[in-house]
Amino acid sequence: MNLKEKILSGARIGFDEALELYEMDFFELAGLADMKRRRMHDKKTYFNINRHINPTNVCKDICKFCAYSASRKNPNQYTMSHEEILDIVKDIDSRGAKEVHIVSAHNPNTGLEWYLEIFKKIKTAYPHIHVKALTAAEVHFLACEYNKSYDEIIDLMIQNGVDSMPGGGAEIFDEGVRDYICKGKVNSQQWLDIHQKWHERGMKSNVTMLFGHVENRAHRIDHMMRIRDLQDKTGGFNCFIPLVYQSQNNYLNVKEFITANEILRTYAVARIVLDNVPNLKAYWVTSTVNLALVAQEFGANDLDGTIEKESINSAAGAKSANGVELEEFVGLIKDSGFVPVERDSVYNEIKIW
Ligand code: V47
Repeated sequence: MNLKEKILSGARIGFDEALELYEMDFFELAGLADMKRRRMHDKKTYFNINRHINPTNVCKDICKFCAYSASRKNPNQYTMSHEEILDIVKDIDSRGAKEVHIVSAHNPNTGLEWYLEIFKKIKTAYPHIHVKALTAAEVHFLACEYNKSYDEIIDLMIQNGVDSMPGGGAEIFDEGVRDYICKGKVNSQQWLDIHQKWHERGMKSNVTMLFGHVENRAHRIDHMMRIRDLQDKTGGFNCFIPLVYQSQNNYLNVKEFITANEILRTYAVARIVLDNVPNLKAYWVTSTVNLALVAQEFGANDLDGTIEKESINSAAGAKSANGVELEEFVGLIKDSGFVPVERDSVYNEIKIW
């Protein structure tokens, strides 16, 4: 059986085969990823009506790729009050949003309660809104800063109303690349351990991969393999999200931007390698909306959501600061030949548009 036949048969592929896939004819690779996508989701493309809130940009860590953190080039430090955050949630609730996605920098000045009370206050006032919050990098930071175990922080998250964990902070698991781009923050095994503990409590999370900087294809495949191994154990990942590196306003000196061809190949390889992760998100914020639409033919079945406001990736050059209008978003998915399906945060279908 050759590689193509093996994939068509539904068999799992290994590391070297995944590397070989990258060399395959572009459209043949797209066809295989599309076949995988159709078997799982047919022509449905998921999105949700959500709002990202980034409550503080003051950060103890120093990641070379980050343009958001106020400890680096960004001179405009901010920390939002809980009242400001609740005002945002009130507004989006009145306009039909179902999820808040809350990710902060690692601010050592606020105290643990400041983080936890954000979730508690939202959940108390808006119990129907899904709170997706705290990356494993934040969990690690809070555990270290306040002398708690990961288990203790995770239990506090659940007690205070966090419904699911976002996939941020995974970056690239290869230890050499990770040390170069974000030394000092949560390491790869710790990131995976935190998600394992979260899953073991019956909770769901996502997982990202930051690519298009100094890593190579083998590093990406290694990253996917580590995700696949954990998913075999827990089944807790809902979605894999490759994040295309944005190059502005940071300290990672990348001269050449990754090509659209390589981005699309990476989506396709991910769809084939990650046979146990149900959803593959083309996060339009980092890929551009246009490429995210094409990615639907390279295995992606999720385009995230309307977002409304986004600060982390837009600080590094992404055109996402003000989100995208719902009607436009839905129209673009339809015009590209797919079926827009509004979902909730854990992939229950809400409405076929
Ligand atoms: O962890 C930071 C990344 C992430 C840059 O779980 C950058 O549903 C590109 O994790 N270029 C935060 N990326 C965003 C994130 C996310 C986004 C959407 C959905 C979900 C989800 C999670 O943004 C960080 C980091 O990996 N990031 N700087 C940059 N220059």
